[in-house]
Amino acid sequence: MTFLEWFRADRLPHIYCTGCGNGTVINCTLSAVDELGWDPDRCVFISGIGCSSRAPGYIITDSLHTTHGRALAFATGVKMADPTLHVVVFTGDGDLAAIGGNHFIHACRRNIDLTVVCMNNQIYGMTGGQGSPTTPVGGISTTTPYGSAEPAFDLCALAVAAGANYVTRWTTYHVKELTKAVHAGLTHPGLSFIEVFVQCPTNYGRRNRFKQVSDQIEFLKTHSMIRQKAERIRGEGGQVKDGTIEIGEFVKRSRPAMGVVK
Ligand SMILES: Cc1ncc(C[n+]2csc(CCOP(=O)(O)OP(=O)(O)O)c2C)c(N)n1
Repeated sequence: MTFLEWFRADRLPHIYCTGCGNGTVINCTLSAVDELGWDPDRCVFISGIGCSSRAPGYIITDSLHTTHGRALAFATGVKMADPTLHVVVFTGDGDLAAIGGNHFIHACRRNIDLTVVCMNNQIYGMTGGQGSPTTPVGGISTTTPYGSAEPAFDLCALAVAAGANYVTRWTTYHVKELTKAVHAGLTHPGLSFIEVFVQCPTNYGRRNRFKQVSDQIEFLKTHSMIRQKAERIRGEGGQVKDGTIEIGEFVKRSRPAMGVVK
């Protein structure tokens, strides 16, 4: 099986806008799966609803494109029915943290052996750019036209607190690191949560003063900081600038997990 054979060519062209970051995340995820040499017949990709959730439709394996917010409930069912399957969930920040927020915390609490890849574009992309639980303070969306006044959810902190075994955050700028992180997540028992900040030029970028797609990627590069460095700065009494995207590994541990084949 070659790398390109993981894709479902008959589904092309894809629905993503020019410059969308979701393709980068799919590419990194499939690169990691391909490196592991997994049998496509033993892999299942599952999603809810959203642009990000269209990802499984472009992959050759069995997949489930479910209802909005419920990908983790379906994935839990698949994994419990056959724990020998490799189950990967693609989700968006709205799908995972708004309508699906409760499924997220309980999947982490159960620490079920899934890999969850969240494409966080900081808004509801598919429905035209409404604010989501991860829209940053000041972020402009159709529902926050004067800038969001609410603090954004830190999805990685939530996953750590709720009990996931492996938690990491990267951006679409960090292609190599992201591929390694997915690889680590796929092989680590228990729930692996990989959050990726992605650019949405159509519904976030153009409302938030990013003229070009490359400006948004440049932003992801210059506004991210390895988490351990941020902790060191805070430990020394310093301050990390508001809006900094803390990247890297948040936790890698061995809490008892569900659905792991011994
Ligand atoms: C029960 C239900 N409520 C609302 C919708 C409308 N809807 C479709 S996608 C979406 C949000 C998508 O945002 P996100 O999950 O962040 O994914 P993105 O499109 O940004 O990748 C919403 C609210 C729906 N399909 N089903």
